[in-house]
Amino acid sequence: MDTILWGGATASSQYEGGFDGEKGMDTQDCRPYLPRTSNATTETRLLTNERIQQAKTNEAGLFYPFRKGSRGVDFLEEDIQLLQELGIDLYRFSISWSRLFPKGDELVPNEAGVLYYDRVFNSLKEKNIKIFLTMNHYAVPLNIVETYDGWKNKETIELYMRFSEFVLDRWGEYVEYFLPFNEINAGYFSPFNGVGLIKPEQGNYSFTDVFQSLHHQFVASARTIKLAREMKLKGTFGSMISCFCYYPLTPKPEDNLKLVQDEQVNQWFCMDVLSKGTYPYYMTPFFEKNQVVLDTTEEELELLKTYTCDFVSFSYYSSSIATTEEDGKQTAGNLVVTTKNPYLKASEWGWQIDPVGLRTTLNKVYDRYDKPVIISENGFGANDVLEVDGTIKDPYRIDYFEQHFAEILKAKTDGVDVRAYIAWGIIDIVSAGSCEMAKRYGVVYVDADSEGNGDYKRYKKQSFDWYKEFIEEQKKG
Ligand code: BGP
Repeated sequence: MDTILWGGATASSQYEGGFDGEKGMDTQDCRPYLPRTSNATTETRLLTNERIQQAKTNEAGLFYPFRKGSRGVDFLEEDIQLLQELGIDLYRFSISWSRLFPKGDELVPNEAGVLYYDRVFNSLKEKNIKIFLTMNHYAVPLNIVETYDGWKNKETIELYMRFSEFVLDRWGEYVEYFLPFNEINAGYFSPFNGVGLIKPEQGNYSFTDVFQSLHHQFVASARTIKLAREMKLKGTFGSMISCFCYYPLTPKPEDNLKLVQDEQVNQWFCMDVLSKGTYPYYMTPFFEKNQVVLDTTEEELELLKTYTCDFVSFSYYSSSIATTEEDGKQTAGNLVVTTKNPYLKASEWGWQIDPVGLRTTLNKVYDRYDKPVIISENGFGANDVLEVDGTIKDPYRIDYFEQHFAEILKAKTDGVDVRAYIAWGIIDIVSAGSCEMAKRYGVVYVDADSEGNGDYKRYKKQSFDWYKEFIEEQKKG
């Protein structure tokens, strides 16, 4: 069995910055930083038209953190140097669609964007770091959202194909692992980020819009795989979901049934389509119940069947609870809110820490799909402190890594074909959920606060040395 590759990840919108003049505005650029209150996350995640217009004129004087990211564009070479020093095998990053095609519908890409990514791919190649490329990680050019209604429109598939064809053609040879869409099931929980749908001023999203948009992403993913196979690229293609590792709250049969149903719709659905090539049986009653009517063509369904993914990947941060009782104590998690688990501790943001859940998830994913598995995101968000002597002591992150890595190695012994582990936000970046810089995941600290103050200088954390040593040990075998 292959050995595990150890890696680290960023995403363009959370890392790059370089907004002024160099790229078009995208959905993430419209999300303001709002100090933590109970509904701040929802307000900055599900944007209404009013919020978008406010972002365009910037009248309210709010700070838009994704426009600055971690100023990766300015620190690129230094960051890649740090990644080499860390010794990671694999770096996961994404291409900003609006840096290449500022409005998303141009025929020719923006030269500054092309040159920037030339630098990224070449520096990584020079340093011998393998590439896991997320072609699209949430951010959608705002013009596609406003003029085309985001992924709801079949025309957006064509715009994405123009983007993906350019990417495959120019940089396809550099890439080991391709991922057409980050956490595709996020489209369901976070339709603005995931599928570029504006939240209605009143009420909620229409389910038909959400699932139609997801269908279009499935088709775009299959068509990209088709294109890459025709181009005979050596890299393999994956799909990615966010995994929630549900437990039933009690042994009550109804709780266990709820677990199965929550997993099906919230977690497996997108990967079932992308990996098995057909819509799963359980979505028929779900669509009926929620009056979802999809517009699909024979040709699209045939594409889904033929061009399935080669590997499966997922993000895993914490576990969740399934219950039919509505009144349990709630806590946050990646994309979803869940009931508190009395056996687990949680991070400052309420995400429950559960290393064993990662082993369980690896087994479940491998069992269901029988394809190589990659943990494409995992890590611990904390408000680290930069000491006056320039050190950052983050033993809690080392603990988190240590416990989760032990479970990955156990899953490997269970027989799961784990190919790679990718630590999320390897260099501190803006949080995708809360738009804060204070929620840090990196082993490299970036000296900036949630309002964009600071010089963005890089400092190695205690966990940097720990991860470096761990990787060296793994290589010795
Ligand atoms: C995933 C996203 C990442 C990311 C991570 C951590 O959903 O793919 O972009 O940031 O979660 O979430 P957060 O930044 O909200 O802590």
